[in-house]
Amino acid sequence: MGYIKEKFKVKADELNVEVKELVKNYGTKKIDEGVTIAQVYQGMRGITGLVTETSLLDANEGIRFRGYSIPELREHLPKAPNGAEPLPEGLFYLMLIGELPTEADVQYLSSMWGRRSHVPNHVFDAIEALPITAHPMTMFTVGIMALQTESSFAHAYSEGLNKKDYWSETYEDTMNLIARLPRIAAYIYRRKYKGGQHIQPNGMLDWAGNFAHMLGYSDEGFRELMRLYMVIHADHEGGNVSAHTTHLVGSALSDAYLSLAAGMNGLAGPLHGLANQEVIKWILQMREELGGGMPTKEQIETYVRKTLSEGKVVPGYGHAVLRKTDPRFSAQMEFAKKHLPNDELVKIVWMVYETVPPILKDLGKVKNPWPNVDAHSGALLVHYGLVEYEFYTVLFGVSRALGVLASLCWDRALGLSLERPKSVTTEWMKEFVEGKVDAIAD
Ligand code: HAX
Repeated sequence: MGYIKEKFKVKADELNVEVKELVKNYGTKKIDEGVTIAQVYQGMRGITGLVTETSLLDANEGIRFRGYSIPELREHLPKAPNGAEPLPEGLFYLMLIGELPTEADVQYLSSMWGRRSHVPNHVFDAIEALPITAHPMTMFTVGIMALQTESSFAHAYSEGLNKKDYWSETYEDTMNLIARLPRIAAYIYRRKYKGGQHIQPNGMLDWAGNFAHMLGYSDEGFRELMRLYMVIHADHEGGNVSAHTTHLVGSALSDAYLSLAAGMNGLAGPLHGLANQEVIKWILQMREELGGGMPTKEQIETYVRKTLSEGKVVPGYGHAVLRKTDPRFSAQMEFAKKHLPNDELVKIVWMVYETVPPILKDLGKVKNPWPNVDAHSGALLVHYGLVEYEFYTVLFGVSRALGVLASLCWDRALGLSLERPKSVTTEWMKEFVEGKVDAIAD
């Protein structure tokens, strides 16, 4: 057993004891006043019903990973030689173990993922079986599903796996998946957009640096962007669609491959991860309709109102939990100010940031008029030449795997139960408000 795995086991044993005590002593204590009918119909907003150890989201402050904000992560996590952005290996260690990593921990993960990165040919064959016109996210989930043949958990379970060892096989699947996802993603990119000219991995590079290399980008600025991108998109506590879906499917003891593929299908929705492609598409269309070049603030305003009048959302704005500018947006803005302050598309993103919130506020119904993570990412990628925006959600997916798979290890280590909330019919709801049936018993 490697030392990170041993360390995880120690942490898991400790937390297991604490959780059992908590449930034994306070299991019947209510953590809120109950659930309203509006919450049942409106996406269960505000209902606390999940445990996710890796990160916690505050509506006003944004995400904290094991207590560390994004600016703190950028300061404290190890960096690549001569780099300024945090390495995703370090964030993964922090999410899994709950402690800041040393340089050696990060190097251990880099080389472990390098060693485990071989992708069997049948995965590429499965991707090749799809038409070239298929969306990259479809290719990505097909690739993950094809890789499921390699699941240690599924194999061990079929042989008769003891409950207390579920976490161990999930850990193996997690490490293998994270090691292989960049290769699958890069394969999709090079297949769809670069005539199938694939690039072999460079074992000397860190995980994100090597991903950038396999995509075909050797610019150090792009590598730095990938490191930052992979860190800030990794986790957003447990209730978002991709994290919740991965957890839900995993609760049936579906292995990490099945669970992650399910989560990725959720990420591929336009109200979630696909918003990153929608943002840049929306900006480019606006620019084209206006005849190219820099739009004025008034022109952007008119375009936003047109979007709304057509019954569409303004992509990249709003959030189910956040109520302020997303610190993940601010981190990208900072990166842009440092590396590409004169980029035209970036300047448009900043003008949109000045224009959209007051308009959304005036609608009176939008709970959060501020930008989310997706409002900025596309402009940065376009700057470095990655213009194929349908691929953007795959980048998000590779990063999101870090968080949801670290969480899945914890789900198995804590022996969390099959998820099965109660549902009712609207007929039941009507009878309830008329006093004909009682509230669901505790
Ligand atoms: N543009 C226009 N209308 C918006 C809006 C936006 N950006 N954000 C919210 N609204 C509307 C909602 O559609 C809803 O309208 P109806 O009552 O007519 O249905 C109303 O305002 C209330 O919605 P809300 O409570 O403020 O927001 P929700 O929690 O229901 O939804 C969403 C949150 C992120 C889905 C929403 O803000 C949205 O659609 N944003 C645009 C798409 C987007 O950027 N998604 C990415 C979110 C971050 C993420 O997951 N990244 O991966």
